[in-house]
Formats: sequence, structure tokens, C-alpha cells
Amino acid sequence: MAEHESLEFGKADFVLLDNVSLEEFMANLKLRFEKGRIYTYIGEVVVSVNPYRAMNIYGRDTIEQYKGRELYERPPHLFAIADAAYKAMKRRNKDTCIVISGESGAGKTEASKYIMQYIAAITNPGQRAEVERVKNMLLKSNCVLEAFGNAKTNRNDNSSRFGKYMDINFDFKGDPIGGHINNYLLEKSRVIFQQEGERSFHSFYQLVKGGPDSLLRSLHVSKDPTAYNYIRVGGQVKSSINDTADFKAVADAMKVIGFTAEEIQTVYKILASILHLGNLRFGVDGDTTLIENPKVVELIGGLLATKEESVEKALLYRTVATGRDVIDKQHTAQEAGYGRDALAKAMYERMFCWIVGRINDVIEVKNYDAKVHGKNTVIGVLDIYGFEIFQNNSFEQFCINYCNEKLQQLFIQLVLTQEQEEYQREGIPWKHIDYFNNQVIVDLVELQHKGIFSVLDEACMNVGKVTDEVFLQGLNSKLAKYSVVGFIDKNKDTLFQDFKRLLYNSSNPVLKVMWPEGKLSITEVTKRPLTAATLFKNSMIALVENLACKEPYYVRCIKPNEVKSPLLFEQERCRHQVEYLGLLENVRVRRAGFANRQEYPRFLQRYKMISEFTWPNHDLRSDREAVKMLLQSCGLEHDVAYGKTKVFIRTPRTLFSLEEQRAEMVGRIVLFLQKVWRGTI
Ligand code: AD9
Ligand code: MG
Repeated sequence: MAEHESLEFGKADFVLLDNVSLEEFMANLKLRFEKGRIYTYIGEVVVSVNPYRAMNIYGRDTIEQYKGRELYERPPHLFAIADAAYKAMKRRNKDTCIVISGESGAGKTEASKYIMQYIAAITNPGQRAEVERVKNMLLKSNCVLEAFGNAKTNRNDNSSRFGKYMDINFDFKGDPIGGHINNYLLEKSRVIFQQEGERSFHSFYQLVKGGPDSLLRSLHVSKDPTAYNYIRVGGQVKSSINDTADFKAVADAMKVIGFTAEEIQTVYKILASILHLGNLRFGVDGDTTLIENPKVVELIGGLLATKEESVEKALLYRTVATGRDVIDKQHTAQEAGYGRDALAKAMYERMFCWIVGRINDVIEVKNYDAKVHGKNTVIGVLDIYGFEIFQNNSFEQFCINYCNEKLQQLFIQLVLTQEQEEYQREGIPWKHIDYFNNQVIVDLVELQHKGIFSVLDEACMNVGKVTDEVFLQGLNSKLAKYSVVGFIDKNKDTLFQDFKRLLYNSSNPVLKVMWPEGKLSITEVTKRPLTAATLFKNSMIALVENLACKEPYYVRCIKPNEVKSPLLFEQERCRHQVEYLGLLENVRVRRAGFANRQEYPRFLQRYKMISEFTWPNHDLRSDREAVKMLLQSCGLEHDVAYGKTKVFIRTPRTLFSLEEQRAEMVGRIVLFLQKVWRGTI
């Protein structure tokens, strides 16, 4: 319980508040923020407030202070939670996960990076080259993924526009031997449009501003971001980001990870093609749709290693199969514009997924034989896009916010519901603590037939008949805060097959592999693909199932103000977050509850040497009785409760004391045995 911390900095654990009220909680949170103490515990949960300034608390010396320590021995820190997850994984062979949540700009991505850095720093004491290689890849992958998956929004200069779950695999020694990244729904609409004050993905500005002259010349890209429609809005946005330096860092990271020169070049070519695509203009001449600036098509054809005529045809026509005939149907200028934008978004998304796949190729554990090396365990780190409300909230915000509700539901399930259920099951006297269960919200979105996703999918099946407005009526007020404009299109996520064939037929092999379904002929592709919402829902359900079977550790991030100030603690904003994160309920359950529980036989196995009643074996009626005697004899029974199958320990201090006594006894026993061995006894 971090007693070494002076009270001047507030309570290091909210469980220690004199009264558990919202007022006291907020006062403590504010005091600690103002004193530069950005982390506070609720038991084993870390509450973090974004400091919006560089803190000198992540260096080598701090890492050393936390390494191998127990949570309550040091002031609250992300490192302590990372260490706890690591210890559980190493000592108890448990798969663990660290779930980081909080709204956009609250500090999740930064936290996830510090956690990974900590794990990298404390592992591989033997300096094995292969392990060092893996660690380096894992750390470098962040830089690449942020370049392509993050963007400046009005809420965060480096906002994650995709969800990321990374597994780190460890061998029996506890050293990282590989990893795997799952990515979730990239906000690809950003490729073609940004709200005022926002930017597209960093990668575009890095290329335009940081690419060497020779590269830009070969791509026919100018150094002025405002020359490109797709990033024009963002091209003028001022930000703290140094795109030029980042371009180099990302190129270096890609090289280190093992992207070939050809692959990196292809990535640049795709980025450039997208920029050129955005400048294409369509017009009409009589009843013919045409491209007003055909020179741009030539550039795109060159960059994508496809024929100029093929690009033009794919942009202006759609090949459809009617019965046995195949005909070319001309787009209207509007349809052609829609197709162009869909192509730009899809090219970017495919490239992003391909990059993740390539990183996975390199970091994935290979040739691991559990029989030889022992069990391979993992620590998962989840960093998703945070809850966000903009002036205009569309399909993407809807998905992002659904994802946050889903994670909150998991937290409620594990921390609030199951915890209370266990006390009841074990017969521990317990007064139920009430909380808002957001299951109703999750159901509203994902329930079969009745949920919003289902209604949306149904609307998408009725091609032509249902517009966004009709869909809205169907939903009534369920979606009051969202603008439904584009919901149906974004959910259907149509990309004309012509484009897939175009890119599959590229003579650039790197590009070609991103478009495998372009292989199918016109008559083969009639199956309706799953909608974006269904895919997202399925991926979220799988994610939650995956997290639920691991031992979870939580970091709950809070954003102190809207203006990125290191000084401002906006009371109302923070209170709101504390409320919807259910932190007060968390304190109540934790406080009334128990920090640790162990089944009686396991408890005895570990601590029986402490008491004469239990060492070497007890003769009591049951293990339960024996544990009672043991705890009585060392004066700790005031801090425990006896369940049906488990003993519950209220505060970590008691556990600490047991551990100390055990260590002392083990020492004595060893000494005794040595003497027996030497014949001095
Ligand atoms: V989003 O949901 O991806 O939009 P995050 O990930 O929660 O969001 P992020 O980690 O990107 O937020 O933090 C936002 C900014 O706050 C960072 O770019 C830093 O400037 C700042 N920040 C966050 N955490 C820290 C920290 N521990 N120390 C210093 C921080 N600055
Ligand atoms: Mg983030």
C-alpha cells in the first residue's frame, strides 16, 4: 500500500479513502494530478491521468526500482502492473493480458508503449541474440503501425485510428520469443476526407514532407500537401508532429523489421497513387463519362504497374455479367467518383493489413516445441481507439464506441460481477454493490435480429430501396447522437470487382498479393460479402473471448482536459469519466472485498512451514481447519475470511507478512539441513 509515500500526495490507493464518495475520489485524483502523481491504484487496477508533459519516471533507474517487486512496495506505476502481469505469467504459467481503456487522448497508446518497454527491459538477462532481435522487432513495430494507423484528430495529435491487440510470447525462462498483432477496423474513410482541423494518416505527410527529392520525383509527388485533394484539409493543420524526422524513423524501422527495398518502394507507390487518385476529375461529354485530367491516370498506371488503359477502364466502366453475357456498363460521373474514393480507401486498408501481416511474419514464434522448451505463455496488450464524440459522428465513431462498450462490459463482468458472485458462492458474508451494467447498450447494438447492426445489415440487403433516412426511421431514436449519413454505404463497403482485378493483374508482385480475390472471373463473384458491421462485431466478440480466458490487468486512463494542458484538471470532465468507467464501484467492491484468495490445499502447501500446527503435516479435520490454526497462530486472522473452498485475504500486507515468515523459515530449514548434512547435528 505504498506507505512510504507521504500523504501530501494523497492516497496512493483509492481503497484507502476515508469515505468512498465521489467527492473524496475526485479530490484525491485532483490532488495527485497536481502533485505530479499521475498513477493511483484501485487494488491492482491502475488509474492514470494524462500529464500532458514529459515525466521523468520511465527511465532505467525507475525500471530497476520496480523489477521483481510486489505491487504495494513502490508508488503506483504502470511498471508495477506490467511486472505483476509478468510475474503471474512466469511464476504461475498463466496467460495474462493488460487491457488499457479510456477515451481518445487519455494516454492509452503511450501507456502500452511504456509497458512494452518495461517488459523488454527486464527480460533476457542472458542477452541471447535471438531474444534481443525479437524485442527489437516488437518495439520497432509500434513506430511503423503508428505511421500508417494513427492521425491527428481534434482530440489527439496522435490518435489511433485502428484497434490493436498484441500478444507477446515467452519461453519457459520468461524471455520474449515472438509475438502476434491483431488489428481491428481501420478508419479508412480518413483517406479521402478529414474534418476541419484534422489530418489524414501520418504516412501521407511523412512522404510528402520527408521523402527525399529523388523519391518524390520518381513518384511525381510535390512537396506541398495542399496540392492533393485527399489531404488538402489536413495539409494546413499545424501540429507538434515532425513529419520529416518521422519519415526517416519509419523507413529505418521498416528496414530493421525486414521489409525489402521493393516492398518499401511499393508502399510509397501506393501512397503516391492514392494522392494522385484524389486529384482525378470526372466530367461528361454528351452521354460519355470521361476523365478530365488523363495525365494523372498515366501516372497512376505507372506507379501501380498496370496499363494506363486498364486504369481508365476500371474507373469509368463496370463489367457486369447478365446471364451468359458480359457487358461493360459505363458509370455516371458521380458513380465514377464514388468508385475512385472506394479504391483509394481500399488500397490503403489493404496495404495497412498487409503491413501488419508482414510484421507478423517476422515476429511470429517459429519452431517452438513445447515438449523441449516447456509451455509457451503470453502477455497480451490491448490498445484500442478510445471513446470519441465529434461534432459529426458517423459509422466509424459508432463502431469505435461500440468497441469501448464491449470492453467496459468485460471489465464489469470480471471485476464487478464475477468478484461478487464468488463471495456469494463461497459463503462469505457480502452486501451486494450496485453498478450500472452496460450490457443493455451492448445488446442494443449487437443482438441478433433486433440490434442496430442487424437492422443496418437488413437495410443493406434491400439494395436501392432503403436509404440512410429510411434506416434512421427504422431505428427511431436509438442513434440520437450519430449522423446516419453514409452508414449504409460504409457498411456495405462496396468495391467494384473491376478494381480488384486491375490490381491483381499488376506486374508488381508486392501489390498483387494484396488483391487475391482479383483472380476470380466475373461469373464467379456473386456471393455477397459480410458487411463491415458484421465483420467488426465478430472480431470484437472474438477479442473479448480471447481476453476473458486470460488473467486480466487493467489500466484506466483519464483525460484531464480538452486543451492538452499539463496544468488543468477539469472537474466535470474527469468526474464524467470516473463515472462511466465505474471506478467508484470498483473501489467499493475492492474495499469490501479481498485482495487475494487461495484454495486451502494450495495455501497450506506454500505456508505450512510457518506454524508448528501444520508443519510438516497437520492432523486437523480438514485443510480449512488447518489454515485457520495457522493464521491464528501468526495473529493474522483479523484480516481474512474463510470460504467454502478458499481462504480470502483482505489486504496485500497480510500476504506480504506470510511471505516474509515463509522466507525466514525456508532459510532456517535450509540451514538446518546443511548442518545435518555436514554432520554437525
Ligand atoms: V486515442 O484513443 O488513440 O485517440 P490515446 O491512445 O488514449 O488516444 P495517447 O496515448 O495517444 O492517447 O496520448 C495522447 C497524448 O497525450 C500523447 O501524444 C502525449 O502527448 C500525451 N501523453 C499521454 N500519456 C502521456 C504520458 N504518460 N506522459 C507524457 C503523455 N505525455
Ligand atoms: Mg491511441
